[in-house]
Amino acid sequence: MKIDSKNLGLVTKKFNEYFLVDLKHNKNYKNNRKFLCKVRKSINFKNKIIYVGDEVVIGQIDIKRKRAVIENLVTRKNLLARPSVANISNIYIICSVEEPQLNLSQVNKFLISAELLGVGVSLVLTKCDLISEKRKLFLIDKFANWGYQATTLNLYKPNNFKDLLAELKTKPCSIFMGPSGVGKTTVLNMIIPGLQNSTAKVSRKIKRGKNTTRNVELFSLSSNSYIVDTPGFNMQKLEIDVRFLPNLYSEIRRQVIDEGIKCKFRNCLHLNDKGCNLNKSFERYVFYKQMIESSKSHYYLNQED
Ligand SMILES: Nc1nc2c(ncn2[C@@H]2O[C@H](COP(=O)(O)OP(=O)(O)OP(=O)(O)O)[C@@H](O)[C@H]2O)c(=O)[nH]1
Ligand SMILES: [Mg+2]
Ligand SMILES: [Zn+2]
Repeated sequence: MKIDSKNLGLVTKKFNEYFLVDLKHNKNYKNNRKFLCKVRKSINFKNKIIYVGDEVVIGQIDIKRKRAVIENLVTRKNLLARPSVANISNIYIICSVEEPQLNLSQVNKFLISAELLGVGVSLVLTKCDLISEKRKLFLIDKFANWGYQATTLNLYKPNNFKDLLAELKTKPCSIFMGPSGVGKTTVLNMIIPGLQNSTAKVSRKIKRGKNTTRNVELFSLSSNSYIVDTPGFNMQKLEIDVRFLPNLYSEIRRQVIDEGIKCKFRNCLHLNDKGCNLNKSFERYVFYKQMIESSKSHYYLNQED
């Protein structure tokens, strides 16, 4: 596909048959980069669906009316399944330490499903004003053992947010994912000047968020750095091919790849098989085993279909 980079844009929002597209690298439209677009009717894309995060070529640019037409779709690097967002470079799993309470099995499911995309995965713990310093350090230590250097945030300490923003600006397109009510939109409102997206108090009765954010939207942090807010949801059963699972756990990756441990069978799932040399004394091994078991039954069910 021949691409004219002058007219290369990024889909930042999608509604019905309309797309909001930011024109990339074009000095002529510096303060005027957002265009409302439809797909050109005669275009027959191989993959017809265009997602937020997709790079597109636009034409028929009408600067006055801020309208244009999508003429081509650039091959995407990756596509996140839920929510559907293309070309993600980094996933930030956001979880609150309280309100809603931290649920380790949920955090693990989010992390593992994020690892599946094969991009950088980070963990952010919000609402640290609701726990003691001791508990915070305990959690940081726990997640370090899981292989993640958790960022801790507290609405009353704006400096933490500055550091996070500086980090996000070094990444082309990050996404915030996590349960409802953990503070994803609050964090975005803190780091993007002028942005005042809706947030809502966590329900006292059910101690859950109220699913305040409804749409997937990409916000610009700089001319080459974007961040996506997503609606919160809880992870149900993960359906991952068991053969991929060992590689998604950093504790296993470290032993197999860095330390070069070898099991008798090349495709060892590191259960209790004879000939397995994995050191299983790490906290998430229980979650790993559960995930293998539930993925296995899913895998076999599919085989019988
Ligand atoms: N105490 C405390 N409350 C916070 C903090 N950060 C966010 N909140 C509160 O948490 C509530 C939910 O925040 P939202 O930003 O709406 O959460 P969300 O993750 O975007 O939720 P959905 O859009 O439903 O997925 C709001 O009332 C926030 O004020 C924090 O650091 N400390
Ligand atoms: Mg939100
Ligand atoms: Zn093994």
